[in-house]
Amino acid sequence: MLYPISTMSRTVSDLNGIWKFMVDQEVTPIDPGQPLPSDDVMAVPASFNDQTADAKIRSHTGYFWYQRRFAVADVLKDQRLVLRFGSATHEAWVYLNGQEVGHHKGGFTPFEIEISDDLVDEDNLLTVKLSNILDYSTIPVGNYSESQDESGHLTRKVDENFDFFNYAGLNRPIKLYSTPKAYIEDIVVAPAVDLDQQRADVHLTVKNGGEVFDEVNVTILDQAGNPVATGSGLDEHLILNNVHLWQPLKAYLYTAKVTGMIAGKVVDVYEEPFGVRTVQVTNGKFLINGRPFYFKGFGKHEDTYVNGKGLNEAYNVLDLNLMKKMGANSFRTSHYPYSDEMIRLCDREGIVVIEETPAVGLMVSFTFDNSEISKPGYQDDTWKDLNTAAAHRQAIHEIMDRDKNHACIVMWSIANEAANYSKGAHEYFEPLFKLARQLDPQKRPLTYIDLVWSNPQSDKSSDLLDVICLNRYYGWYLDTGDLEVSERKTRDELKAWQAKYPDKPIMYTEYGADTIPGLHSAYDEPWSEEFQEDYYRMNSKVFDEIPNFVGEQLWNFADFQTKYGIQRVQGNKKGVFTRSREPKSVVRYLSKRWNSIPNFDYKKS
Ligand code: BDP
Repeated sequence: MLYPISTMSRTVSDLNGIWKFMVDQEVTPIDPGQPLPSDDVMAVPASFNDQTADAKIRSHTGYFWYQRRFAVADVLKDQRLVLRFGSATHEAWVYLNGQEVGHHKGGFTPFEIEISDDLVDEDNLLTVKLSNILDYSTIPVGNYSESQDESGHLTRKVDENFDFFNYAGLNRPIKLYSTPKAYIEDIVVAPAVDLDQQRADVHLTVKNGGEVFDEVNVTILDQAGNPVATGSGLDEHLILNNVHLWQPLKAYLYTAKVTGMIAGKVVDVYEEPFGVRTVQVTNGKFLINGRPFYFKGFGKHEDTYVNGKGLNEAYNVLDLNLMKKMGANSFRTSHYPYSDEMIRLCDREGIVVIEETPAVGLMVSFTFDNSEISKPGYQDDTWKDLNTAAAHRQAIHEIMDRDKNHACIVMWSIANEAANYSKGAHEYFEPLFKLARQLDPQKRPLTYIDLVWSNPQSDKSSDLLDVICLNRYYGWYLDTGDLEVSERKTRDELKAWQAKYPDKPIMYTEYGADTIPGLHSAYDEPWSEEFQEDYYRMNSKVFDEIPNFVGEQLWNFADFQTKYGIQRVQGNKKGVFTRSREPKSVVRYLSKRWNSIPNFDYKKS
């Protein structure tokens, strides 16, 4: 799916701004063709939850409505007009002038609706019904229940099976864009690079939608806008000599300019930026452009004050600047694909990204008693009770469709902390890995992220992974405060993984300790700033001893909002920055360490 841009043949209008808003009490039916019976408003893009001063609206679970009016300029009336939702969390029904024109489920990927035939001349009424319900058939996974009071009023509840606030609404931009009736529907860019010859064979596939072009021309422009290769046809191989590689923190972006022609006239033009780089996993190393790369960075969230999970581009820019200043080079889009805008920004800034599907919470019998788990044949209820496979497949299709061309994405994470230790995991994951491998035109490595109970003995499906990615909390959730025991356990486990898979690289995708900024302790107590630093120092020491250990992405970049819980103080406090991005003292230690670790060739052996 192409990102909406304006070119000489295309326009983009922004439908962001203030929309009418209403929570649905499910008492009287709502007519989507009429003005919503409500005086509430919400800003778009943003989650609705933290824009209200009403606690009931903030925690509303079920259905809610957004509405606005728009007009389309006469000059566009003969064009193909498409409504594009950057996301609608988690399920949306879209009505134009009272008619349902589209439906989409899955709160973290875009969808489009062609509306050319549904518009009226002057004043169009766009109404969107949304749901923030999550259950055992959705990703993320929610524990869903309903109850009724004496008057018959229905209350819906989602107990999140994951550790972030269930922010919902029109979280990402809503755009109306135009194309001609013969249009470029999609472009796939798959560069094959000969690193020795500094040469790339760029395989470009163009999909023509609507009326048929009789000619398609492709030009590759370098970063200064000069043409460096040209060709014609829907399936082309273009050669780049003296290729400029896209490198971590030294991005170089080419542009594929595609022109569709009919009878010698230019009809549609689209420009797709892309980087040229290689990614490969071999001999326990993660190679980018043929050299062993070391990941330094974070697990993150899309989470800011007021906007919730809504797009906040200023925070995106600030976050990447803070990362670069710390010597970091990468992050994981935990626990869902981030906005198009963030991924495009990472392409441009040279930030390396592991992109994750929204498959979080695929574990319905979590327990801190793991005595049974390592026994062969252990089975809990997860793979019997969950019904997420269809949503999971759809999410893989959608992230590949949206993000296949991005150089910044070097690996896909198929899930975060699923019950991989439980019988049935392999049967569940094998087809999903197969699907992802088939769909990715750049054949990036695949992984999932392992919970502590998924160890070298218990993990039922780690053979599917190209890279072993571990979330570990020795010293925090386990052996709290005891960094000596934790150091031993960290070392023992990493060595065991390395012994089991000598050819697979291993990295940490989470490790961290909740820390209250300004809390100090002469005894390095948990929650203090001193403990957070000691905790990271201990982990760093062990990481440096393990040859196949290729990266450290800590948890979390910044404090973030979660559901209520006795372990959460207005959210999760494992950030090394506060939610407003002030550094905790550990940032000084991490900056020193990361600025002294090169992006490449860190592990000599
Ligand atoms: C991990 C989860 C992450 C949590 C983190 C924590 O992957 O979403 O926020 O633990 O507890 O299990 O801080």
